[in-house]
Amino acid sequence: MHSKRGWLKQSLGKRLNAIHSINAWILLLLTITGIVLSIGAIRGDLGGFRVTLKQLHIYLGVVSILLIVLYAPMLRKHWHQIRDKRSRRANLVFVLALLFGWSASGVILWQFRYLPPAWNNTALLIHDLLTWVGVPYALYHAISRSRWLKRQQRLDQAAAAARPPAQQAAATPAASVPAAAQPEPAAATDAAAARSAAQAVIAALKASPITRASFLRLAAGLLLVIAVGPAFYRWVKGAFDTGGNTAAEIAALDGNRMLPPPAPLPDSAAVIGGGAQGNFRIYTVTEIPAFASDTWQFAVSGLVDHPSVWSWEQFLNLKRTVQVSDFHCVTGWSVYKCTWEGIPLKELLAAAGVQPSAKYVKFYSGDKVYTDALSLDQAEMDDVMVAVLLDGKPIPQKLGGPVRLIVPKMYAYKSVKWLQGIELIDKEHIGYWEARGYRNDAWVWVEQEPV
Ligand SMILES: Nc1nc2c(c(=O)[nH]1)N[C@H]1C(S)=C(S)[C@@H](COP(=O)(O)O)O[C@H]1N2
Ligand SMILES: [Mo]
Repeated sequence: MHSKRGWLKQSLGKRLNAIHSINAWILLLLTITGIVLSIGAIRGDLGGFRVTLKQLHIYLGVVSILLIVLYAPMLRKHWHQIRDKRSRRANLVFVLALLFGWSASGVILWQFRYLPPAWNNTALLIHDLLTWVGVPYALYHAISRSRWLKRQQRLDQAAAAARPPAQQAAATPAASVPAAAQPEPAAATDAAAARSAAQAVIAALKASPITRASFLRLAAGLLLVIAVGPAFYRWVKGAFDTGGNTAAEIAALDGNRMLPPPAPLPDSAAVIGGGAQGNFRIYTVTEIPAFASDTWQFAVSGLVDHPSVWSWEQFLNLKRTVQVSDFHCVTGWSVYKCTWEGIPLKELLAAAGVQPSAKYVKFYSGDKVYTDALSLDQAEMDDVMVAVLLDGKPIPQKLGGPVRLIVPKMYAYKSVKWLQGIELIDKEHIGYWEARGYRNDAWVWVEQEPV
């Protein structure tokens, strides 16, 4: 056990070393947990473990913040100690900026419930950007300062020392040239020897000065850029492209065969919202299901007077309306000003004739796994919609088409994709993510009326 005094008695160097190595391990664990959390395609495989993993990521983040706090009092001395080492100072500034940015954006994402979505969006962008830059940097830092590379460096130095003097000039040209180029007064008498010695120096100067260690460092850097570069480029393009044409890109690869396509209402065709701003991250807990109009069905059942089943063609005859609303995921991203066209849920419920014993509305996805539920009051909010079109086009397969639920005032885990069944029930149903640790209360932050 180290007491506080024990810690302070340690030399600055020892304390810095301890903080440095703990920090390295914490960063590694944060990277692994963070990357696993961010992969949309394995959300289903992770299940409830996802929530545990997120909690772990947050705890690790808190430890990392504590390390910064522990380091803060040593900053001045440390800075002074490395005054002659520009690259180490640059590294320190960069690493502190990274840690600070990660921490601040991480705390915002952690406390998302008490903050407006725009804050979370910005925090997520910063968190992701720093990860794209910081993790490859940390990897490079770890490789270029590894014992393995230091050993290569020692080998280089040993090899240089063993070489004849003219070749040594190649290893450290600046330092050795003047000495080697000056002919010994005694040797100057032998013109041929002087000539060949001089030529050797010139030849050595022509040789590449790259040592094995610096070559390996360069190679590691290049490999990292090649490995991470293209994915980073795609991410940057996606993150900063707010033209809203990604839904169109997604639609181009659509696996659904729903015919005839739904004809958009005028407001929808005109895209009165101006086009969705931002990008959807495609989430699913199953394989992405595909649907065809000849087998697709939609049902409203349970505690209702008039249970119904519709074929695609019949479903398209239901009266639709158009609304513009924002879409917020609990993980921090949003898509603003989506122009949705569909059937208001309350109209479907009214037509079905909800019986007095019904208290909740349960939603079934055609993926046969995902479900969620709303209380009857929540389900009857004006903007809860069984949506068929987005920005005047059929909802693409990957975004939950042909038909998905939209609950704009709640986080999007309530917005069941590939919706095919609605059931009126009398007991509360715990939805897919709620059963795995998400809160049943999914209200998005709203600005409070001033009192
Ligand atoms: N069937 C189904 N619906 C779902 C999900 C899912 O995994 N499966 N994910 C939910 C979550 S957490 C979000 S944020 C949104 C994501 O919608 P998108 O994939 O169209 O961006 O869908 C919600 N509805
Ligand atoms: Mo979500």
